[in-house]
Amino acid sequence: MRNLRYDWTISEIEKIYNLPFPKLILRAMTVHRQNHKTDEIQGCQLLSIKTGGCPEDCAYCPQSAHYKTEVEREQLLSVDKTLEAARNAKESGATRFCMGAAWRDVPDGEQFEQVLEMVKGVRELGLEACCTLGMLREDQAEKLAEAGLTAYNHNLDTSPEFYGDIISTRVYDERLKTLENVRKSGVTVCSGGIIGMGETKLDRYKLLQQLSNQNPHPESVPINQLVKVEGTPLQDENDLDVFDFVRMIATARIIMPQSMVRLSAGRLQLTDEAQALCYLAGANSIFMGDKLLTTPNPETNSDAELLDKLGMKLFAEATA
Ligand code: SAM
Ligand code: DTB
Ligand code: SF4
Repeated sequence: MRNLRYDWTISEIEKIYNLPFPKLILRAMTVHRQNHKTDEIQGCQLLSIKTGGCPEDCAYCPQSAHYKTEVEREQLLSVDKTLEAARNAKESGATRFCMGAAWRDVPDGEQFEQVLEMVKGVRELGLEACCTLGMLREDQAEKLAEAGLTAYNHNLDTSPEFYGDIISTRVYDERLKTLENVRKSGVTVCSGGIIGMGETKLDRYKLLQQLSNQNPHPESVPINQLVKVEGTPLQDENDLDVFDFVRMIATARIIMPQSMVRLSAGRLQLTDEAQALCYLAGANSIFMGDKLLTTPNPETNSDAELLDKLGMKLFAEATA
């Protein structure tokens, strides 16, 4: 496709990330304007459909059974309750509904059937449906595709080299394999990462390289700032410099021009001005509602106020 590249090198990515700030923003805005409506962002709403007790040991995650956090384990939510949340999300202006489960991989049988029902129901409401359920086989991805799933979220999170410092219960290649299974099924790919976990800048460039060297690029690239949760190994991590967050978003926008770049977790730590900078840098989506999966997120009212002040608005309709 025109202008799309899948061979970005580390040194090119490094140069872009470290451009003088005005040049970086100008370049990101230019690419953004060529490929997207710059005054509209997509509102997505998350729902944790199965919370806590996860066998994986992701060092950032409050839902891992390896750490003692305030998250209480819950069974898989009913289809009715899930669709009620989806209807509410639609009322508040979301056009994409994302269902997350604290699973290592997707279980076969009744629970999977229940998730398929949720996907069908969300699509019937006219919303884009996204799931993030852990590792997925090809046949499971196909079933989700048949149910109408729009996107599957599976983050690479960081560089292959730093991955083992954050997670010991799975390897990077398993992540890549699931992304391949999703791609083959025709469901679009949502994959991004987290910054602020103690990674180096080189780890960030390497994550961006992994994402941008996929052909096609992930249609959706969430950039999360670590939410430091008490009880997790990363609870006392140093604060992320806000300009690094903006630089990460701008670089993602420049090297993956047509992807949705999502300003994801960590918005509560950002001022209005910092969020506005993220939009200038090419972010075109946020999570709405006062909760992400288990941690707090800005209130819908304060998001609406900020968008209004900036003369921006939410997407009126789902795009898929
Ligand atoms: N268990 C599935 C998995 O790991 O793919 C799906 C749910 S998991 C909670 C989804 C994503 O949330 C993770 O890949 C990670 O990027 C993000 N996440 C989890 N905890 C976070 C935190 N404390 N701060 C920022 N992002 C976080
Ligand atoms: C993504 O990249 N971020 C979202 C969504 N994809 C699933 C999840 C953020 C979770 C933040 C921690 C929590 O609320 O539990
Ligand atoms: Fe489990 Fe996902 Fe949390 Fe890792 S990020 S512990 S796989 S819920």
